[in-house]
Parts: sequence; structure tokens; C-alpha cells
Amino acid sequence: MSKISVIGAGNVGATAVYYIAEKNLGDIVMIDVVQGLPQSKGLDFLHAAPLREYRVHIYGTNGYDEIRGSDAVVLTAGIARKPGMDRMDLLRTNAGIAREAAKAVKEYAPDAVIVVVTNPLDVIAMAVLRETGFDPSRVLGMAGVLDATRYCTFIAETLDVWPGDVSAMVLGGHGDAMVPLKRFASVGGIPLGELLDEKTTERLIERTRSGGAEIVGYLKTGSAFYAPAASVAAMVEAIVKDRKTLLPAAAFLRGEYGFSGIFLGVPVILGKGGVERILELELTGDEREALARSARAVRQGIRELDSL
Ligand code: TXD
Repeated sequence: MSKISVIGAGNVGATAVYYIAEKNLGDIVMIDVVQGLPQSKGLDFLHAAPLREYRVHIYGTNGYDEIRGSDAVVLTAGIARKPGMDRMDLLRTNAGIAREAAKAVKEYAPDAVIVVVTNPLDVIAMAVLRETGFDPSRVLGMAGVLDATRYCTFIAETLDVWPGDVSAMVLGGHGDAMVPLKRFASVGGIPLGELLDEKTTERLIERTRSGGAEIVGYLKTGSAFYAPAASVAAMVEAIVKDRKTLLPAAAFLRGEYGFSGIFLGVPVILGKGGVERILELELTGDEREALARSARAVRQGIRELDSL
């Protein structure tokens, strides 16, 4: 049985535990600083097991030592983005939390693959990579799966087709810096360009780009968590089942797409070893330019991280 630890038992963390349990992916440990919170949620999940037919153990604790021997660790601990707050505003607090968590992973789960969710994603992933000293293949960030699933949802709604038949690839940073690849969205293998006109596609891309902000606008005091948690569960499944799934993730680049030393959303093959391969696609001039903009934003974040 695999072991999965989820650090941060808030909205994304707890919902991820829910999806991971429902898929019977492995025993789960939830960690949070708030006394009693992970314990209560862990027990509550466990009570639902007979009805929801999972046979995994779920345990909530405040102690990092419980992550011992984890195969996958999901980092969601941090503060969420508030309306009007830029992702970079979160950096100071969340980098501190991420370093503390990374130190614990290094000590107790030195073979784990770490999926970083905490924002600002690409920069927090860098802080985690530095703190753990892990091979970069074992540290990655969740953002592209979320952007892609939002894009697929909007496409499915517009065309009135089964959402699972839609597939899409996005590159770059999260949200504003997302680079959707129009050429690589398809429905049942048919390229999107055959099914939707350019103007409609642009509209869906725009809605995807601001998908997170749209939800923050409604929620006011927090950010999206169901689709982010589902994205986390998909990544955890790829890792613990060694599925070799092709999906977009923030991976550490060493020359791919012309960038080095930063995390950026790219297509990867995800398996037991983490990022087992990065796929390099031939990009158009516009796509390359958009990716470069995204990379500049990440570099700026890393400069801020360095200045903390
Ligand atoms: O696409 C993406 N990557 C994202 C990222 C999509 C959605 C949310 N995104 C980010 O994830 C968001 O901006 C936040 O940085 C994290 C977590 O979002 P969530 O909505 O789950 O926030 P919550 O509900 O506030 O939960 C955070 C929990 C909360 O229970 C805190 O008590 C806990 O983190 N926390 C800690 N746990 C362990 N250790 C420490 N130090 C700690 N500090 C806070």
C-alpha cells in the first residue's frame, strides 16, 4: 500500500484527501498546524469508509514525523489568496511554511515525490527544491492540470460533449501567465480548430485564464479548491500507480524550451519517479513569446524569494 501525506488540512488539502481516499490510492496522513483540525478531519473521513467503499487508513496529526516513509507528499499548507491580492504577495509567508515542510520531508520521507500546490507555485517549488536538495525530478508543481481541466470543462460545455473526451495542454505559469496551446486541444482526437471558431476559442481561453480569479471574486475569503484538489488527486494517482501519465506540471527546467534553473509549466510524463520525462514541443513564435513572458514572471518571483 502506498503512503501519501498531505500537508495543510485546509480546503485544498482536505478535499484532496477525500478524492485520494475515494480512489483507494493509499494510506493517507494529513498534517496541519492547527491543533485538532487534521485529527478531526482524518477521523471524519475514516467514518465514511464503509459507505464510500475505501479501504485506506486516514490519519490526521500535527506532527511532521508521521509522514515517515511517504511515497508522495502534497504541500498545500499556506495562506490562500484574498481578493485583490497578487500571488506574489503570498510569497513571504508561504515560503517560510514551505521551507519548514520541506525540511521535514527531507528528514522523514527522503524518497518521496513532492507535489507543490501552495502559491506562488513556481517559486514555492523552487524553495522546496533548494531546502530538500532532492533531484529536481522529485519536486513538481500542480497548476497546469487545473488550468487544463478548466479549459476542457468550458470546451465541453460549449460543444455539449462528454468532458472526459476533451483533452488539452497548457504551458507556462498559472492563471494570468498560462499559455494554452490551441493546436493541442482536441475532442475525441479531433483538433479543436475543426469544432470551434477562433473567436469562441479565444473567449474560452480568457475564461480559463481568469478561472481562479472568477472563483475568488465570489468566495471573497478563499480560493478554489474542488478542481485544484481533483488535479492533485490525478497527479498523486499518476505517481503512486506509476502510470506514466502525460500531463502539464511545473517542472524544473534544465535547458528545455530554452530555460534553465526555473520551474515552469510544461508537458511531463509523471510516474513513480516523479517527472520521468519532459516533452519538448515545437512551439510557434507566439507561443514561445508567451512562454518567455511566463518565465520572466517566475524569475521575478525567484528574485523576490532570494531577497527575503
Ligand atoms: O493551482 C494551484 N496551485 C492552486 C494553489 C489552486 C488553489 C489553491 N492554491 C494555493 O494552495 C493557495 O493559494 C494556498 O497557498 C494553498 C492552500 O489553499 P487552501 O484553499 O487549501 O487554503 P486553506 O484552506 O487556508 O488551507 C491552508 C492550510 C490551513 O489549514 C492552515 O492551517 C495550514 O494550511 N497551515 C499549515 N499547515 C502545516 N504547517 C504549517 N506551517 C501551516 N501553516 C498553515
